[in-house]
Amino acid sequence: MGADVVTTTVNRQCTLCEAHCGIRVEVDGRDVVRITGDPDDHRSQGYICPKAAALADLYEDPDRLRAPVRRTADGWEQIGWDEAIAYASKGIRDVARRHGDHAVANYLGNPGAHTWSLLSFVVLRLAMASRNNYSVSSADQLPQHVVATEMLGNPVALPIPDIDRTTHMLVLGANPAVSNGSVLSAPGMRDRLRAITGRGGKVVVVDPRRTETTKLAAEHLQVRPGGDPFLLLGMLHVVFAEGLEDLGRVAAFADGLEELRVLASAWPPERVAELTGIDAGTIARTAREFAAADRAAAYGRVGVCHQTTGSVTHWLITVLNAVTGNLDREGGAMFTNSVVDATPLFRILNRLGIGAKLHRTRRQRVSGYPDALGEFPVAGLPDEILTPGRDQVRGLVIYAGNPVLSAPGGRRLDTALEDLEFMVAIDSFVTETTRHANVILPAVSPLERDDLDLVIAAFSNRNHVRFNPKAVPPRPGGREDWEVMNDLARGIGRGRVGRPIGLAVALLSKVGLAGPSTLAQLAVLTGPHGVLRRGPRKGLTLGRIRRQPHGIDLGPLEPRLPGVLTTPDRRLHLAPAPLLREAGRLDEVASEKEDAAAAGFDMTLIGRRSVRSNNSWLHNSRRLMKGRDRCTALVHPDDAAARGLQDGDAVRVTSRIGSIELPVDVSDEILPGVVSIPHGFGHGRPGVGWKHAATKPGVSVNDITDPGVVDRLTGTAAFNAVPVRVEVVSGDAVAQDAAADRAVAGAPGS
Ligand SMILES: Nc1nc2c(c(=O)[nH]1)N[C@H]1C(S)=C(S)[C@@H](COP(=O)(O)OP(=O)(O)OC[C@H]3O[C@@H](n4cnc5c(=O)[nH]c(N)nc54)[C@H](O)[C@@H]3O)O[C@H]1N2
Ligand SMILES: Nc1nc2c(c(=O)[nH]1)N[C@H]1C(S)=C(S)[C@@H](COP(=O)(O)OP(=O)(O)OC[C@H]3O[C@@H](n4cnc5c(=O)[nH]c(N)nc54)[C@H](O)[C@@H]3O)O[C@H]1N2
Ligand code: SF4
Ligand SMILES: [Mo]
Repeated sequence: MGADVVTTTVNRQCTLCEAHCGIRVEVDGRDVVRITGDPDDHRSQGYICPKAAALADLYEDPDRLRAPVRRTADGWEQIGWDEAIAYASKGIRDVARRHGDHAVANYLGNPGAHTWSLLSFVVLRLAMASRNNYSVSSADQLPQHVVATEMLGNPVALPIPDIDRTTHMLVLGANPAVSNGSVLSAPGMRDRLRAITGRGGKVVVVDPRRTETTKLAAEHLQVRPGGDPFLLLGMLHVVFAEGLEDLGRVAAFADGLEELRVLASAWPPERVAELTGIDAGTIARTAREFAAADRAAAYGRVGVCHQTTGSVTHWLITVLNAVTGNLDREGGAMFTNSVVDATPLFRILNRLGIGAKLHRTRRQRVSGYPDALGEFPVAGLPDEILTPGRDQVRGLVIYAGNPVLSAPGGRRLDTALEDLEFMVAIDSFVTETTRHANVILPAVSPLERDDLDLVIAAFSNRNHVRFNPKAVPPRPGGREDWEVMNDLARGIGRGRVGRPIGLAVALLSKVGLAGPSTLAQLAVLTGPHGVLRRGPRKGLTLGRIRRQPHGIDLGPLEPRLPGVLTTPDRRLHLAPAPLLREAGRLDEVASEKEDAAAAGFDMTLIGRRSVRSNNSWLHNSRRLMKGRDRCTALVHPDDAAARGLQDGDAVRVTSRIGSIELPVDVSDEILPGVVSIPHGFGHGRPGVGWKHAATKPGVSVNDITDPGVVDRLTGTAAFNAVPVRVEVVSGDAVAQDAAADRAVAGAPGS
């Protein structure tokens, strides 16, 4: 920093991942000079990861769209905001007029969950009045919501491991040392995991790969991909067989223990050893140690969620916590009590019988997959676009998502999007997905907007809230996501006044209610910590939250059961019928694997994340992309030797639906028979606006993940445990493919 530079410092959060670390952004006018950790943030205490600096890259990125663009025969044409909103609204209205409201789908991507603009997406969705609602949930955490609904009646009551107070943490299919936690918002995961050991506790990690997290653990159980439900059943078998079950306080309002006992009796450790790749003795010991621990918490995330057994596994994790007395107790798995709480809403909905109608009451037209939380699974979206019939999707409004790279079988979606009559994207870049849009509406970048996180904080290991003031003044003429979506909601609702939805939206936006600060204020005032509940002296208002530059600590998690139960009978359902049914199918799951091997798919594909990456959209940051190629296929030396592969060789990985070619990374950190490939790459497609990303494009693993294989209960993508085969490719073939990709990749119209 030069001596003549006058900087001001703005304290806020990094909202790139769920940790939401406090940061200090030093700015000089419109220039971001430096981003460092905020030592006064009570949660992150100065911790940040390398991605925080990428917020500045994002802000400065020359490829980021600064004004709306419209697709024309000659490429992208820059247009003004009013024209863009009018064009987008008319395009969507026309599709709805031609084919009906349900012919226009909407899609919400991951970054939408990290901002209060989400509230305006909800308004937009109402204005669209379509049955075809989609979001990244069905490629992420949906099984957790559905399990919570089945067990507690309350889709947002997700158990959070009380990581700072536990003495025994069992981690299944998560790599928090890299991802920094998910459905467990707590910055600085490495230190928190180390601290468990430091206070005499134990961390056990279940993962087919020796990950960065296993290095912080006392024990690593190198499970076979897809083996987790069997491992959990084996553990439950031991718990019941040895009389170690003890529900504690929860026993007073829990049902279903006997059904669980019967289920677990069929799965002794000896039976599951082969399926899990873990010997029976270790499984039994793992169960005993978990049951005996003072305070234990089992935690699972995408490695077990993105599976055909995603729901069953998350259910069994909560069951293990419950039957060992660790559900809703200090140091176990607890429920956050955030500034907003949807529990009363779900209680009312359930009383009115509407809650039950949010799940599995409809089937996706072509795939037959169930709906959940009022949405259909993204795995089935391409078929909804490509298959004629009533409610065929002909238009799309997409906000902050890149499903061409992030949804299973993304290559087919890539083709399907071209088939739409009209598509609107609210996004900052011409991406693999938005390049198909007729118009892209780019809001200002995160550092240029005020914000308040209401979603991620509700899944934190500590009750807290923190306001995020803008760090740099927004560019003149720049608009925020919520403004764009409110305008769009008005534009789409226009001319439809008279229909109840159009009228409601018109009214909402007229009185200004649709702005996120008004809605957030209402939510805070009426929430568990608001003035209406806690009184004028202690209660929160949005203003009080704004005035605390480093956030407000609302204390450690406290027991919330039976309060968070919204089941009509106010009981905790340990053994809901749909989950018992799914567990009854586990035999089939085991044999599917043998069928795949017989069909020539002798290896199993799983995913991986890197610290210097975030899903599909930070690969344009030079600083993060430095270093070696990360889009590689990780295989064990035995598998490499069997195929004559050397480190760096090109391999072809083939699944039922297609092939990709990429360099191989040979390491004994992965289980033999397993191949690990990260998602979010594949930037070499024509017209993608990320110029730097296109220099190291990689390939998209989701070109070979199978949208025909999903978690049965929720339709959620099964990115992990995909049957594949791995073969060597001759060096020439790869060089030619890469050259061809580079030739077509190139100038977008930004
Ligand atoms: N740096 C970085 N951080 C991120 C992201 C990112 O892209 N980069 N993405 C963010 C998002 S959107 C999310 S949802 C979270 C996800 O956060 P995590 O759930 O921690 O995700 P991963 O790091 O993918 O870890 C999944 C682990 O599951 C393992 N696994 C695969 N298959 C199986 C299996 O069958 N059984 C078991 N037991 N394990 C298996 C993998 O080897 C991997 O180590 O991360 C968030 N944070
Ligand atoms: N194979 C495999 N596939 C996976 C996963 C896996 O583990 N393996 N993980 C899945 C998971 S957990 C997730 S969450 C998804 C993530 O997948 P997506 O939800 O598709 O999210 P991203 O890939 O992060 O793309 C985000 C898009 O939002 C845009 N964007 C970013 N910030 C903003 C903003 O503030 N406003 C607007 N308007 N746009 C913005 C970016 O430019 C980008 O186009 O991927 C899923 N796909
Ligand atoms: S861990 Fe990194 S990306 Fe996630 S919030 Fe913290 S600084 Fe940002
Ligand atoms: Mo995610």
